[in-house]
Amino acid sequence: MLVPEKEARRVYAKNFGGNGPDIAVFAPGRVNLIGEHTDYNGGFVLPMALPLVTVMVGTRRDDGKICIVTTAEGADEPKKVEFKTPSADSPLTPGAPKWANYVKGVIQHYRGKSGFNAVVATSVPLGGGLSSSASLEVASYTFLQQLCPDDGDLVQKALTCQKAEHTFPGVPCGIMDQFISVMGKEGQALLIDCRSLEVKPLPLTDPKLSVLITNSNVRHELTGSEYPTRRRQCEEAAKALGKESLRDASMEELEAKKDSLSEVCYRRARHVISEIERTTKAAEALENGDYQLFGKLMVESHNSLRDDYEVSCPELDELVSIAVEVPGVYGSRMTGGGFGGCTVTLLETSVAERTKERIKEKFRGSPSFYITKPSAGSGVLPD
Ligand code: GAF
Repeated sequence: MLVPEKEARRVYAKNFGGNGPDIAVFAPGRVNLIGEHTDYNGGFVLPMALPLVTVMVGTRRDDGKICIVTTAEGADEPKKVEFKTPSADSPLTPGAPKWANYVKGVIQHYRGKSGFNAVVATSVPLGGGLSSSASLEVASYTFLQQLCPDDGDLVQKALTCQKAEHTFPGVPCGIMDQFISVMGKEGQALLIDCRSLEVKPLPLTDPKLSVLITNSNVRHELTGSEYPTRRRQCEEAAKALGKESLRDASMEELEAKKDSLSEVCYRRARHVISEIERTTKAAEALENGDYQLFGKLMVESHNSLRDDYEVSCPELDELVSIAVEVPGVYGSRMTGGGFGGCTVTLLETSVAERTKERIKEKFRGSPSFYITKPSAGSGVLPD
């Protein structure tokens, strides 16, 4: 049994006693290998679902009430919330505690309605850039699917969870995190076209290749002002270039119209346009087994996020610099929204431990590590 499942069942028994839980579901966090801040520009991303998951266990209740407990470390107080099942006359609205907004948003936007008791537990580090938010939304949706079955449309599931994040926590995120948490496949990274939502699975099963995630344990607050600001700057740049989104713009067009953009918007657009190109190239490199090229593109991605998009921070820059010096490391970059959180490093399996040791020796913070494999998307836990 998964660690968070055990924890969720223990806390369920403590809070709700009796029989149950009857429902036990999970949804994974993700790491993005390349394609950062491209999703809300209609571009490509290349994430994989992680074996780090959010679990939700619970049981229906028939008195029209919903009671949810979280065991997540770092979630704000109170850890237990109770409210009425929403109806057309009394919809749910966002409020304190913050963690419950991710669940409430999904409940509000999900078609079927029912009362329930539930406990949430997670192994996805909160605020670590590995999509703890999306995994909570997708776990909530998967839970509701068990209570009040829907038609099982997976794209709709991801889109509803994204809508929940826009309207409850109020983060104008792209679709990547919810999409991979729903669609993730064991042994595969997914190249996702965030405009058409077409997916190309890319096998990542070579035992000689490993993905190392290093958590800087510096927290980033995505609900802060920087993420929406970047989104606005991209929209402004696309407008100045006469495009619907930056996905439609080329580097040549950007250079030709450089004078019609502010210096900041020009650099934001340069990151996005070049990152979309890097992501498709990286996908090709992975298919061809060209890990050297993949790694080189990862480092270029990091530098572009640091210099043009300005979403990195000294700790992430330091982690990348230390990792890429180790022989056998192909490449490394920050992953996720930025301003802290994690780096992702592609390396030869044989040097994974050495790389961890080197980071522990040289990094000035207290990092934690995950050597990880592409894992399954959300689902029901076996009995
Ligand atoms: C966050 C967002 F939620 C994603 O949609 C994406 O934009 C990412 O930052 C940056 O690539 O995780």
